[in-house]
Amino acid sequence: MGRLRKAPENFVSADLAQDIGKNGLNDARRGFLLRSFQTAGAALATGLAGNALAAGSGDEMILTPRPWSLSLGQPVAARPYGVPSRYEANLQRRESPGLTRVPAASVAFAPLQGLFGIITPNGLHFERHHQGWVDIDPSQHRFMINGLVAQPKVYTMDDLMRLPSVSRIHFIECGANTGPEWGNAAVPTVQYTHGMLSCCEFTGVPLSVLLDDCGADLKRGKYVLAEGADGSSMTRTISMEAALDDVIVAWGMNGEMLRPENGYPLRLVVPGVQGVSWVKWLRRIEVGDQPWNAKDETIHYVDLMPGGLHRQYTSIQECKSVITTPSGGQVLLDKGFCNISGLAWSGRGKVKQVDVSTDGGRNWRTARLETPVLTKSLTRFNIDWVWDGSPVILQSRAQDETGYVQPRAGQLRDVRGTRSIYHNNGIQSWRVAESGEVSNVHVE
Ligand SMILES: Nc1nc2c(c(=O)[nH]1)N[C@H]1C(S)=C(S)[C@@H](COP(=O)(O)O)O[C@H]1N2
Ligand SMILES: [Mo]
Repeated sequence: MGRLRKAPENFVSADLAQDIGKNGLNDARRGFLLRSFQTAGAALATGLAGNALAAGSGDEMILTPRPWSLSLGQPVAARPYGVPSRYEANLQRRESPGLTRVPAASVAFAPLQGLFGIITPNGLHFERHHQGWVDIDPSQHRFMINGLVAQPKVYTMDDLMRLPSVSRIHFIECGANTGPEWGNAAVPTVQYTHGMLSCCEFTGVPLSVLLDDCGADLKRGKYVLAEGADGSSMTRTISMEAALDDVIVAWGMNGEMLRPENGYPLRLVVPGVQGVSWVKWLRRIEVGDQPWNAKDETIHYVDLMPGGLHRQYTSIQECKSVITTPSGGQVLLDKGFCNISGLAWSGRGKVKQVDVSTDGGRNWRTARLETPVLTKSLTRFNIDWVWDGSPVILQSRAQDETGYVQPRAGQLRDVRGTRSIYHNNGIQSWRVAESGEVSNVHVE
């Protein structure tokens, strides 16, 4: 497992905490961090530790002119395509060694602990490939619609990109996200517990426009099959209802073309539905009158239920949430004020409410939802908290606009049994120890 990234604001990773201790920067750094919260308002003052004002006036960092204030900067052309600061080099997608048998079938998790707001930067979007990613020349790519249509058609990228497009913000979550956590706390950080999750603004043509263009037979055509151009033979059945509702044949991601890892030049966006149906390198849509029972709908992506039967075609990602700060692997620098922040989402619509517990689920307070609160999108929540220095268990519990409430791990297991992998949307628990260290714990 890779090193943890420096956490934002008043958190530091374990290794950075050591560095600070060794270099004797401890007090100045703490003073700075705590002082920066005073601007947040008088209400927070109660939470500030007594040493908040101590460091300060003698701080060399602010009194001495720094080299970057006394030299010429870089010319613009130094970086025709921008990259993050070299001081952010720890913020990376990371693989979990041993999770897949061959490197081509792989997962790289998004570093949720280091992201702000709801949008995932393109270079940090999680990746899941069944047969590696492919680098397609868009001039060589074709997209076909066939099956129960009046006129089967083959489109070039140019054909598609002149059609009326839409841009919408949606989350994508792999059905296996949080899968290792069914029975116990399996992995250390939120990157690995929840990082098969991302949220972007996707741009493309609504699938309904293309089905109309080909004269899809909507009387007999009840399903569509989406097929990818990579070597994994990825095919997924999608209901005609969803296809006509909000499914997008997309080329854009956060204002630029999709990245090759995420399906360049074309992918299906199926809002609210598990990631596997968001077929990448999309080459074909077939209209049919029954589900196809493809390999990824029969052998894989089925839920083993307590009675021994498999549940098939469970595609909607139910309402779920997780605290990203503070989260596993981070360290609280000091007691006092601390903003708890996290993400909530629902495949059925908008998030209505998020409650946060700091005592392992006995008492709950309602968090602030940051705008925008969009349908089938990540929603950011925040809540003020004053840590008194004692061990606590932090949890978040989301509710969506249908009234569905995110279940406790035990509630989920009562219905789904112990042998499932997919669709674990149970409440996540983080334990804060007296030392300030945060770890992943399982609470029924
Ligand atoms: N053609 C194709 N599409 C695919 C896959 C794939 O391997 N091949 N993986 C699927 C799975 S399981 C998920 S979770 C998402 C991941 O999308 P991302 O890599 O852009 O995060 O793509 C889906 N679409
Ligand atoms: Mo997936």
